[in-house]
Amino acid sequence: MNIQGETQQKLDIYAHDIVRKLCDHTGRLCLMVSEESEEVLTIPSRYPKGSYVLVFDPLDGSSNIDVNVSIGTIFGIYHCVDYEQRGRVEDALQPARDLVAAGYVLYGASTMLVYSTGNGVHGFTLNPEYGEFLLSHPFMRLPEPPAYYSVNASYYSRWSPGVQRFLDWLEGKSADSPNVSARYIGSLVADFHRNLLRGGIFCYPAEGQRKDGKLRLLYEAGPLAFLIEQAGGYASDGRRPILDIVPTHPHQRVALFVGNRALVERLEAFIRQEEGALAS
Ligand code: FDP
Repeated sequence: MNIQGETQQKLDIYAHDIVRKLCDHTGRLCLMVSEESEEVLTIPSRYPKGSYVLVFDPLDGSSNIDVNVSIGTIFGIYHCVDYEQRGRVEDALQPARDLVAAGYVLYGASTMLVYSTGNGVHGFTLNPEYGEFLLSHPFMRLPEPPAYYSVNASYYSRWSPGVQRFLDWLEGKSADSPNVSARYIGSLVADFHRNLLRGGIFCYPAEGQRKDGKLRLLYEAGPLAFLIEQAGGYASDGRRPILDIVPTHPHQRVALFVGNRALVERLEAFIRQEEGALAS
């Protein structure tokens, strides 16, 4: 089990160790935060310290490992807050709007690296013959109209009425419903990547039992929010931009709605409507 009480797979730990060992001695970083480690990872004193913070989910979508379905690695990079210090948790507790770079690696039918440094989103495909990632998708933009919506609809009864009404709307139950089809892999990077290429929205709402949703702000929602804005889209927790949320804890969870702006803003409108009705 990891600190979140979730089952850890061998490959989760293996991926965590690979990233940590590749990055701890480079002199670039002052701190790392990984989903698989409760404590933040400081740079050992025998190595030089740098000015960047790396936050990462070494292997996202672990429940898909044993069934050979696409999984991924998510990362974000910040400048440290105080270079004079050796690297403290405060250096990682920054809103995703302040990311210097973010991206993911998708282990699918091909292996892809997709990243942004704030100048568009760029996708590279691994060419195993050269052992190199080659630029295959420069300046990726979310297409319009969107093709898909992605959500684990088996949780419908646990959602708030506003989120339920939004799903009804996506499912075509209103006169102004969009023409979108359902696709849910249950592997965040893979669902996000497909929607980035085809247009759509990925939702992981808060639930009765999980008031802050399931996904992690710092190394899941934040980096993907940074990427989607760079691709012309938007990410929200239902009320405010994910990019503006200042984390108070490295492993904090957050509800996530990410994809084409019009779809995410429509969800926010459903939630506002619900909260307005409750208040009156
Ligand atoms: P997993 O539990 O398999 O690691 O980040 C966690 C995550 O996968 C995401 O990749 C995925 O989108 C989501 O959880 C799936 O959760 P549900 O099984 O509850 O739909």
